[in-house]
Amino acid sequence: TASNKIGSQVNFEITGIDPGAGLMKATEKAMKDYDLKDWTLKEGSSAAMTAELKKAYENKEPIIVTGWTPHWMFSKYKLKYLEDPKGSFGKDEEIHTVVRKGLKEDAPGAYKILDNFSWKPSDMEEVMSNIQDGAKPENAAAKWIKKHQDQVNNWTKDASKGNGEKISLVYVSWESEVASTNVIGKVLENQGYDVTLKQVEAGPMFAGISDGSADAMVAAWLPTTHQDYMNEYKKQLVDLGPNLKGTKLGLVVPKYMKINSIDDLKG
Ligand code: PBE
Repeated sequence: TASNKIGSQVNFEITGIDPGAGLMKATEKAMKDYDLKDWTLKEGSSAAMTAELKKAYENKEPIIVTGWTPHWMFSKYKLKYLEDPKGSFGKDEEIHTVVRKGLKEDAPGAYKILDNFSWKPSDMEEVMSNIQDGAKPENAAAKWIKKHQDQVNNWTKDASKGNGEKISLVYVSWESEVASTNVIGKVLENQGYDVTLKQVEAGPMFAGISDGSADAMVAAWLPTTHQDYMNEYKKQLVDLGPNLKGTKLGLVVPKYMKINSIDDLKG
């Protein structure tokens, strides 16, 4: 069958990202839902995944990756999501800002800015593409801020200025979160806060906010992707609601591949 052909072409392998990502759990669910018994999901990182995608794409070879939107890969390459008729990857969701308890009292201005922070997928993509093209994340963030000063003013206008208070932001090195964390970090810094960005794994990101060792994160994908982390920690943290709407998760392949649905992977 066509599917067996695809399977053997890619070694029955789906190229995944870091094991703590919600996307990996969703992919495991999809593999059960679609009965993909012969397949394995390869763990790695989002950097390793995009490197493999690049290599395959340049050679017009087949590859199946775990992907998400917003992501620069959709503007760089001609890609498509495999249809997901069983809905294993859930619906569109939102990315939430989450802060530690007590931040509101300790740094009301920073809290306010974090609460006001909201932007669109196209904004995030602008920063991501710049980084992908070689800009340092902090420079890409500064460039975006300069270009969208009105929007940034809306986040800061009713917030008191900082006086060198320390704010630590935690994030996972997913391209989308590298972009958002650098932007909000730079905005806080411009408002007088002493900001530290700390890159961690997904579990420790939520744990750090809940035990107060970190102040804030802008990387909680809800209601589905990070549901387990949220359920575990929600009593010890403060959910400030969405900063971005309209995300998507799924299995992604180059458009030159003939398959269209996850169903097509079944042997
Ligand atoms: N992602 C990007 C994350 C959330 C942000 C989709 C890779 C995840 O799967 O947990």
